[in-house]
Amino acid sequence: MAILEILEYPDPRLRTQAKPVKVVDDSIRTLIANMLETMYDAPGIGLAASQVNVHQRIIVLDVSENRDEPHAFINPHLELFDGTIETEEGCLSVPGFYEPVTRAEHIRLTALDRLGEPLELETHGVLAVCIQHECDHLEGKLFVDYLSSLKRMRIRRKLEKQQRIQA
Ligand code: GNR
Ligand code: NI
Repeated sequence: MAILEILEYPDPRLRTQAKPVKVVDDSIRTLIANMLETMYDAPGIGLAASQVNVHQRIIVLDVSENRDEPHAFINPHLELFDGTIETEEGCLSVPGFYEPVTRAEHIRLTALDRLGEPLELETHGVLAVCIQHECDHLEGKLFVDYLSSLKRMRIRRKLEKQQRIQA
């Protein structure tokens, strides 16, 4: 297993539209294992392949208290139901910033599992929010895109400054 490097905003590679996975094979299962290890290490409650510069439609999540309920979804498809929820969101690609975002409170997800078998999940609350956040990454979208341009600009400037210091 391996810990993968997480791209940080405003890296333009985070804007890449991810492509569907054609065959769920061992290379995909290895990538999922490495994404889960990277998510737990960070630590985060979700991770999209886009964040580790792999532009395929794969997300992993674990919103459990004990960090022992890993989920992996391949080629996820979302249906949003009526009703919204506002949550303070953060993102491993936007480290250190948390802002409220409004999303659907109730969703239905269809996807493939690690064996390439179709699955279906209807869920609410934190898991529903996290799944929407991860699916956005696959479209090249980040939670900062829901904020005012002033807030987004402030976050961008601070992260660019940090990244210059780190480089
Ligand atoms: O770790 C994460 N926490 C989080 C909190 C609120 C809403 C969404 C998230 S996802 C984030 C990890 C991440 O960046 N996934 O893409
Ligand atoms: Ni994120």
